[in-house]
Amino acid sequence: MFEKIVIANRGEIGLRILRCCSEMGIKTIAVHSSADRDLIHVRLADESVCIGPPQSTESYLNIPAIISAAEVTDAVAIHPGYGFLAENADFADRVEQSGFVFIGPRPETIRLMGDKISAIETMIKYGIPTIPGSDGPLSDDPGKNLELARRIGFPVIIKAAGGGGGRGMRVVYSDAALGNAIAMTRAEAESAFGDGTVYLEKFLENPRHIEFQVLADHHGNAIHLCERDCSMQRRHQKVVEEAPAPGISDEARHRIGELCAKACREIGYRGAGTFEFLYQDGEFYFIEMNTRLQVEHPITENITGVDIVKEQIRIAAGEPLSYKQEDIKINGHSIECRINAEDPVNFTPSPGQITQYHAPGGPGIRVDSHIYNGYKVPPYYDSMIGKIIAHGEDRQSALARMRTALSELVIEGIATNVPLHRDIIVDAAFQAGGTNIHYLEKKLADAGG
Ligand code: MV4
Repeated sequence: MFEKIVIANRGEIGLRILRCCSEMGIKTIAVHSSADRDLIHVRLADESVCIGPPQSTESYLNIPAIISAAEVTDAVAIHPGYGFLAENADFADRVEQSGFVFIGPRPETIRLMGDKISAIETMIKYGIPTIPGSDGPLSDDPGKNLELARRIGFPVIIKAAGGGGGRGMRVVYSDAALGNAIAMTRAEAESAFGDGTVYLEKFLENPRHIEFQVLADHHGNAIHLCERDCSMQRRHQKVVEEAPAPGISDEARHRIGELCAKACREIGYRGAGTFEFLYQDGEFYFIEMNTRLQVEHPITENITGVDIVKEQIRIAAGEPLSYKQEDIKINGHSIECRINAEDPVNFTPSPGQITQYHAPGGPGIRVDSHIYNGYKVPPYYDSMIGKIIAHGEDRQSALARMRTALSELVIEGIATNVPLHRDIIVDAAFQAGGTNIHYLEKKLADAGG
């Protein structure tokens, strides 16, 4: 096993990785910006290295500074967490070229999935259902594109190959709007990602967002850890996630999960990964693959008993998966609320000092957060300051535990979205289960937002 790992991240995930390393007897190096000296995981790490000023581009995205920190501390491996450099294939390449282990998939795999067109082509090859569409780049021939859009049937959506997570997309409802939409998406993609390649899909009007967690090792083993429903979102930011997804049959779960695991074996995937699907009218459609640990991984840990971060580290060290598919059984239901330092009405960030903090607890409650009494939320980074995760023997029990946990939670001195979570958890449609990706934005609009 690795002797020492660099934690190339901050906040709650920095602490999550540190706790895992500590359990595994692995020494830790926290690399951090000058704004993050007071983070818990920086204090708890065996060593810490300040890698630059507050701005992420100068610190958490500063590849040479992170690699230098690994060199001077004699680290063996680097865990990128999520966000920042986690899906940067060039970073993974440079980590390995410098003689360290990147805790994540091979750089080629990150590149393959980073290009949404090559990701879709790969999934088609291995029998994973995708959305009817161009199945490749759109041409420069307006006549051909129009013929394709008519065959697929309006509305269609134009997406950038280099996009993902909601960036670089345009919905088209008619013949007349197609040419301009393609040109606009191409131009935006060219300037945002340096690649004007675009593709077309049938636009699904009211899908749910359901994603499958996978783990794969260096020995050809791959398993799935069931699915999560991440439909409760606003502006492409997930707000509440749950596992398993309400109303999905065991048959569909195992059919799609098996297809994902099989695709991992075929492409020689390594590490943790997520297959994102849209789900509408009983059908799953692949949209993207994430090659990183995700924010919402704890709900999967709750229902499967698998420590996903521990498996990531074991896999990167060349060890075989600790579980076979038949070892994975769903135990109850889990729900996660992402706590953000933001105004609950207009959603503007709310950095500043936490003057009072009381965390919830009790059976089935997990709190993944780096905040403490007196902690100053810096203005430079993502506004997420933690996650409340509630596990119960069934969905009703998880909901009741989350409602109770949210009533106990006290965060003062800054604004947070806790009031929004208290609303969502008692919302009749959410309680019924199976709300789609537009539900929260409609609810907020109806409330007068
Ligand atoms: C779509 C779609 C409808 N039809 N593709 C948005 C983010 C990116 N991951 C894919 N996205 C979508 N792709 C087709 N063919 C609707 C969305 C979408 C969405 C997807 C998942 C979660 C939230 C979303 C919010 C708006 C739109």
